[in-house]
Amino acid sequence: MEILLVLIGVVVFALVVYFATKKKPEQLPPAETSRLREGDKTAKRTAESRATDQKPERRSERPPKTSERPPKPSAEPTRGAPPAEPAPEELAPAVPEPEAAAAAGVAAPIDRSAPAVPRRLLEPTHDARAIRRGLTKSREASGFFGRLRALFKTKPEIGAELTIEIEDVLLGSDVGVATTETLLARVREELTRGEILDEKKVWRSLREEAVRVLKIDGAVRPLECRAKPTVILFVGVNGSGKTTTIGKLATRMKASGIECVLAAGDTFRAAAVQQLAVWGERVGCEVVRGKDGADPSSVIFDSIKKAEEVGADVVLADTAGRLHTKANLMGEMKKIAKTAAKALDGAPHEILLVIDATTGQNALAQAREFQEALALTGIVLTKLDGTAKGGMVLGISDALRLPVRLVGLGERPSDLHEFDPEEFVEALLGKETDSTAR
Ligand SMILES: Nc1nc2c(ncn2[C@@H]2O[C@H](COP(=O)(O)OP(=O)(O)OP(=O)(O)O)[C@@H](O)[C@H]2O)c(=O)[nH]1
Ligand SMILES: [Mg+2]
Repeated sequence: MEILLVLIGVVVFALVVYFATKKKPEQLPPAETSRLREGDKTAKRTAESRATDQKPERRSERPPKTSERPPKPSAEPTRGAPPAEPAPEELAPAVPEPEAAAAAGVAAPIDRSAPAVPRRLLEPTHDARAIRRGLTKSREASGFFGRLRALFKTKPEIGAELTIEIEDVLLGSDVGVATTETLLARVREELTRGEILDEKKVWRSLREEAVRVLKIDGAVRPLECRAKPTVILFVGVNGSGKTTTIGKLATRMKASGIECVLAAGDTFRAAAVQQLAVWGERVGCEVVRGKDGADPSSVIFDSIKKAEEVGADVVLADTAGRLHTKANLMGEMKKIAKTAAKALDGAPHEILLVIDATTGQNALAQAREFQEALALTGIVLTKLDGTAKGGMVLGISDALRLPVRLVGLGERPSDLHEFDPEEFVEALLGKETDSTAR
């Protein structure tokens, strides 16, 4: 009995000790409880963030559905916000080739590297007939070529008198005094040496000298994509054809798979921005514009950055042709060129002066102002289809010592031609009986 009582006592003691030492969670000190709760939250956040981090991986790992539309080829317009596709480095494994990417059904990575081999922006058409057609006014009886041809009919004798008549025609076609002298020097020399010249020899001499004059420093470089993006600035007085030339060039480039961004740097007139926007819409390329009256330099800066972001090959930058004063305009142009250089080393890669061929001698004075302010790299001569004075190409290029790079022979994109001195002189001064005749 005593033993039983002792056992009961031991059990009761053990139970008392057990319940006295067992602590419920809510009995923990408040600080410890809150620490535990924080720990729970952190653990939850870590788990959530892990799940989020895994999302892009899952996206890139997702096998392409065959019903999905293929990614847009690089020739497709890159409009609006930058593409939402994951950055190339997020794609594992990397997709090196656009073709491979297209085959795999994933977006091609943006190629931001400069082309290893410079690419021509305008494929040469070598369409001598089209160029000659564009020069119809200059080839008519009352035009530059027509009048020269008539001279040989009315004065079949080749002598000093004929050279004076030729001189008159050249001067009357805005070839300019110095260039006219250059063109005629060889004929005159041959005459004084007593060499008998026939009509054919005179024509050949004129054509060869014209080509020599047009090949400033020996060669005319084509417009090329050397850097990525290649930045081309178009400057010139109002109405000379800057915006239209940009639109034509963009159309042609797009057709050959060259992506461009148009910079609406003429913030002076709202209509100018709109005009470029219409071209952008038509061509299917990005147009970067500022707010009304925005600083044109900032528009050019943003355009270069946008081109870098989307991997465009070329930036075609439009500028104003008129500001409150001439000094203002030139100052603005200088600032634009400087800002382009800040946005991208080496930019602008080309500064093209756009000249309206129908403005004659006035064009020269205007051109000189731009030349003093900027490091021009060439001339775009527009509206040659609208003048009978096609010879002015020779005068303006020679006087400015600047190569003509593009010529506009009409309003359509196909009327814009890369300038080739031989081809052009043949179209301007070639006889109908030549192989290039209409
Ligand atoms: N016939 C012909 N017309 C042209 C050619 N190039 C441009 N034009 C026309 O010339 C006019 C003026 O062209 P724009 O491109 O607006 O000239 P711009 O230099 O941008 O003028 P601003 O914006 O005022 O500085 C337009 O009606 C064009 O269609 C060309 O080669 N031939
Ligand atoms: Mg314009």
